[in-house]
Amino acid sequence: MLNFAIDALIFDVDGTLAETEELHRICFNRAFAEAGLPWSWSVAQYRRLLTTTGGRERILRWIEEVEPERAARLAGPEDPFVRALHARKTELYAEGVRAGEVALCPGIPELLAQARALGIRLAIATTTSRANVEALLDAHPTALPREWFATMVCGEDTVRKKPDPEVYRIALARLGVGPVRALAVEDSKNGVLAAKGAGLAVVAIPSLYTRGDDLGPFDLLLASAAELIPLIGR
Ligand code: XBP
Ligand code: MG
Repeated sequence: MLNFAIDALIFDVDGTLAETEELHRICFNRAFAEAGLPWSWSVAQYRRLLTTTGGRERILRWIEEVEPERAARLAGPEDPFVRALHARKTELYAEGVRAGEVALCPGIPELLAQARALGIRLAIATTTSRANVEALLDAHPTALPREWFATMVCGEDTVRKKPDPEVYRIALARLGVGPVRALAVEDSKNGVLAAKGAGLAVVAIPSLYTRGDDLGPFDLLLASAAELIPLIGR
């Protein structure tokens, strides 16, 4: 049991609700290839690039690294060139998710069902695009019924992405819950920093892409969401 009763559980999406990052990587690479660009991110490169949250921001960082002259001509992550690449990547990704190419993280269906049974409210706080979250919920209607989530705060809803706490502050405000009555679940250091910045306690559960990373100032480290189930009783 936690040493406080919780009214809400706030979940990150990528790497926390589902193992999404490999499909994200593949779809970035497909979008680059379709655009005739000679870029293809390896698993090791993508692991490094993941420290930049947000797909457009990640693309821009890459261009700054490999083609600084092109980057100097771009108007930041919202430049039309970056936006077009990212829009195509989002289309490809949503198609893949709807085709069942993304698995939920172990223990997530059981944890969500138990939280619901206990009357704990559920929310999403993610830097990923809303279309990606919608696709994930559509692909898993039994484990992730849309109506179970009191609010979903996505990349489009914030000015600053994680590690900035904005996404968690918005989620708490929409829930009408104070940070001491809620718990965040995250898989990455940027996510842990964002939740801690909003005053939340954070459970860190490493994902395939963050296993072995320094996950920052978490309160509790678990191996899977299943391990959280006996701790949320009230
Ligand atoms: C996830 C991200 C996202 C996804 C890609 O971080 O950083 O950018 O990798 O999604 P977190 P978009 O799990 O901490 O929310 O391409 O839609 O940005
Ligand atoms: Mg994550």
